Amino acid sequence: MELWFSEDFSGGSRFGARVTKVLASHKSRYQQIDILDTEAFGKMLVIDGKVQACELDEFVYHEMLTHPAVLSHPSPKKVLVAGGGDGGTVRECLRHESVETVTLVEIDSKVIELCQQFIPSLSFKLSGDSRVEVVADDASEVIRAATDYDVILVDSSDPVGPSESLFQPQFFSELHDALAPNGMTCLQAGSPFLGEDQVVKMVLDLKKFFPVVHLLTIPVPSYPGGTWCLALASKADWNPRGDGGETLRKRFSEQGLDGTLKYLTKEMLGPCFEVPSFIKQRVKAQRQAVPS
Ligand code: AG3
Repeated sequence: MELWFSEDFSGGSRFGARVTKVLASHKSRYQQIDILDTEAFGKMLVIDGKVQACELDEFVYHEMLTHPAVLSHPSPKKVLVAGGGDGGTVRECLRHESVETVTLVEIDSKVIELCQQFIPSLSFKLSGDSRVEVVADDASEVIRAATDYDVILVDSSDPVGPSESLFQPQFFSELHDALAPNGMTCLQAGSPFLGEDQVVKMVLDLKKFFPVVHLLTIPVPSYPGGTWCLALASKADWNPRGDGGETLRKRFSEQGLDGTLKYLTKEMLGPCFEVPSFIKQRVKAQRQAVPS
């Protein structure tokens, strides 16, 4: 018998993967968590029916959520990861030699537990590294009380269920205040093809609080539409392309990243901030329609 996993997304679309084994299926206090072994995508974490990460392409998402933001900070020491209980983002943060502490705030400790048991390639850094602190709490509450993070990475699920508050303008304001003066943040921002309205709204809402907002567009074959957006926002006035990416490339080597990554190359630092025309047009049109 063939077993297929499928994820329905907006606009009448569906993603599918053939399942070779259901490794875990658990209803936690917050959500349904499934870990599947699939033929084409490897082991896959699914929450409430939505793909969060899989072995085939997780490195693209986790590297790009982490490195452009951390490299954009002149001296990143104190990092917070909101959500991201699978551990992929923490793993990437720890590659930076200057980073002294990484606090992972995950509301659902069952996600951490199951990923540690079944997908160690993502989660292996969550225990045994003295720089990592794991907090089981609501990330928006922790961020509301914080003031001095250098980098905050918002590695949330979609804006429904437990992550809904992480997409509200109120949260963006608190995120701004939780960062130290040169603070940088990067947030998962949705699908540019199937969820364009959400991406555009997020950019405009972030711009109400941050002087600089950049969109990154990345290939993630296991996410709806196969392409995903990340929003990078800076508290200080900072143009990562100002010197053609030279500063970022220099920091890349200083942080010890040479030869360590699977997706991001030094040469992509600069070009990775280019935004596809159709998204740029939409942001522009929307901004004119709703002057702030
Ligand atoms: N966070 C982003 C998941 C978005 C995927 N959405 C979907 N499949 N509908 C993933 C957490 C990985 N650390």
